[in-house]
Amino acid sequence: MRSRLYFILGSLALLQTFTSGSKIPSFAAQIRDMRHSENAHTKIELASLISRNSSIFSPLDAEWKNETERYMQNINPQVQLSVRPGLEDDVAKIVQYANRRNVPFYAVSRGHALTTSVGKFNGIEIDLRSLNRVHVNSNKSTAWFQGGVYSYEVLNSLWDEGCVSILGPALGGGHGLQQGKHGLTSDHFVNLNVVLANGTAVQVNENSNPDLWWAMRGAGHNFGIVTSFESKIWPDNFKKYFVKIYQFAGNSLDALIEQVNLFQGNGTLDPAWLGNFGLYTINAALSQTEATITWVFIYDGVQAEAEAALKPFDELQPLTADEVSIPYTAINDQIGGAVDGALCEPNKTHIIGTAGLQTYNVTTMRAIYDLYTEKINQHPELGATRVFVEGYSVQGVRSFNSDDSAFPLRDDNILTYFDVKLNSSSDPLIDFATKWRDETIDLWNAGQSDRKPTAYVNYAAGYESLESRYGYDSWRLEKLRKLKGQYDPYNRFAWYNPIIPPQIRY
Ligand SMILES: Cc1cc2nc3c(=O)[nH]c(=O)nc-3n(C[C@H](O)[C@H](O)[C@H](O)COP(=O)(O)OP(=O)(O)OC[C@H]3O[C@@H](n4cnc5c(N)ncnc54)[C@H](O)[C@@H]3O)c2cc1C
Ligand SMILES: *[C@@H]1O[C@H](CO)[C@@H](O)[C@H](O)[C@H]1NC(C)=O
Ligand SMILES: *[C@@H]1O[C@H](CO)[C@@H](O)[C@H](O)[C@H]1NC(C)=O
Ligand SMILES: *[C@@H]1O[C@H](CO)[C@@H](O)[C@H](O)[C@H]1NC(C)=O
Ligand SMILES: *[C@@H]1O[C@H](CO)[C@@H](O)[C@H](O)[C@H]1NC(C)=O
Ligand SMILES: *[C@@H]1O[C@H](CO)[C@@H](O)[C@H](O)[C@H]1NC(C)=O
Ligand SMILES: *[C@@H]1O[C@H](CO)[C@@H](O)[C@H](O)[C@H]1NC(C)=O
Ligand SMILES: *[C@@H]1O[C@H](CO)[C@@H](O)[C@H](O)[C@H]1NC(C)=O
Ligand SMILES: CC(=O)N[C@H]1CO[C@H](CO)[C@@H](O)[C@@H]1O
Repeated sequence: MRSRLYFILGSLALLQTFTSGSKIPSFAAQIRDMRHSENAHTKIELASLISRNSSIFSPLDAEWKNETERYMQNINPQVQLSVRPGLEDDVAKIVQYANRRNVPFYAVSRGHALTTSVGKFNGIEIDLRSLNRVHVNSNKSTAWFQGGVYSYEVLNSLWDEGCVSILGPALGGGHGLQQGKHGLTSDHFVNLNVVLANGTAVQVNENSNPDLWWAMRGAGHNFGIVTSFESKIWPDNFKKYFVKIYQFAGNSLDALIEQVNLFQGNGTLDPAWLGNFGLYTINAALSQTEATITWVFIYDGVQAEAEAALKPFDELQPLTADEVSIPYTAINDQIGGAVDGALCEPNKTHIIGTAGLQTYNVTTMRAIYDLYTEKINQHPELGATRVFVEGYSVQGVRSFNSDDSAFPLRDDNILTYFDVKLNSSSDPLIDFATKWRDETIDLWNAGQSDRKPTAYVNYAAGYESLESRYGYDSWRLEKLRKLKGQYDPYNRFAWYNPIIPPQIRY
């Protein structure tokens, strides 16, 4: 019997039609023309080793540009060959082959890695996009997902608009709308099927390879390729969520930030609030010379209660205020439309930065706003620049013991993200944008003088200290380095915010 289900996985809504008790369907054979190209020999060798459902692309193939297109135009890994495994088993075979040939390999899911370290890669890319099957277990409390799953069956929410994968974020923690209730995306993992650096496939969970289980949840990109994973899921029952979106002018900013601090406390926001998100950017319809401040609130509960709690914001003289009541799967469009419709646009240059916070420093948020105005008046063409702050609820995140996984930032209540968007990686404004980025991040960090700077590993640009990305408690980096020596002695996973810099081996 076919039934329509609607589940929530971490930050994501999962909407799927499935046959009760069905298995992930097996693939039909499909071969591409692998015979013409400078890499013909490697292609033929590899093709003979992996399933006929796989594809191998080299620079001469018509699909090459599409195959290797990335979100960040200004981060350029040297991809010699891209292999799209058709079956999970192929991943181990590709890794073993690359190791025999002594060629570096690197997994790509949706290509949104933001960190410059990825640009040092030169070798064979393992493109996971065909591994996108989802299977809800019959008890409906967990589901299996293949390693490249994204919005194909899983509808993402919030600002990701469905363009990032699940595992890319989750291996570094994974922030999302459900974290106030259920914790980070990686907190929902039950099982991981992992291909290690030497091409051995292992199962990783609380009892099997427990130290790897610790490392994969927060520093996973440095330890293995996940070909599939089992995650907890929660029924959604088609309920409605309340979303309110305000726009304010700069003169409301100080009162607004004070009110947001009162609203969300210091990590105490009721998880019925899935989050509140702020953005400074130019909305030319409202002002071309100063940023408009957008603030979005999302509530899972009775609309009248949400409206009452937001009354203080109504009194701050917003330029606009709109509210809707919508299903989970529509939140994405609503926020995306309000916050930035073009967020997923591929192949742009982004100068980015991040800082983790606990509460907002009003002086800082004002200084960053004034800096925005100053910079935009010098270069009006940078109006797509975004100062973005994310106030998800955090109780679920804090309910997990920090020491139990490699994710080190359970004390950060607010994520920030700064992004100057440019059209070309040789844009003459790159230096200007980088200076603006540095000034903004410095302001955020100076505004919390009692805390050390932190950088959520998935928002990190790559220049931050390892401690700020992987934790200041010295045992964390010690443990990570020890596990690298054990599981990846040749440092083959050295491309994503590497714990050990590339080329260094044990
Ligand atoms: C538009 C946008 C929205 C975002 N929204 C969110 C958000 O809501 N929450 C959040 O926490 N972060 C978010 N981020 C940050 C996001 O976590 C990172 O950009 C992440 O690296 C994207 O993963 P990806 O799979 O798309 O990119 P990729 O570049 O394909 O992968 C990122 C890294 O993960 C590794 N990787 C991917 N899949 C696997 C796998 N199966 N096994 C092993 N390694 C793997 C890759 O090797 C690479 O190093 C967002 C970023 C953008 C640009
Ligand atoms: C590239 O991919 C996009 C979407 O995946 C598709 O619409 C487009 O036709 C592709 N272009 C080429 C040249 O293959
Ligand atoms: C990305 O943009 C650059 C410059 O605009 C262009 O030369 C390049 O072909 C684009 N790449 C893809 C994959 O579209
Ligand atoms: C649900 O089923 C899956 C697969 O059989 C199993 O791994 C998981 O532990 C089960 N969960 C519960 C709560 O029984
Ligand atoms: C927020 O709470 C933390 C403890 O979780 C505390 O150390 C910090 O001083 C508090 N900050 C403010 C501004 O109250
Ligand atoms: C990038 O291109 C768009 C569209 O042509 C343009 O509006 C924008 O100003 C350009 N950005 C920069 C920084 O030049
Ligand atoms: C807020 O930031 C200002 C400017 O950096 C700083 O002087 C002040 O101490 C900060 N306030 C708190 C509570 O940290
Ligand atoms: C691969 O590495 C793992 C972890 O170090 C090890 O247990 C396993 O024996 C290795 N496999 C082979 C074939 O060397
Ligand atoms: C990589 C690849 O070609 N994958 C295909 C494998 O087969 C299934 C089912 O026919 C296709 O949907 C995939 O695209």
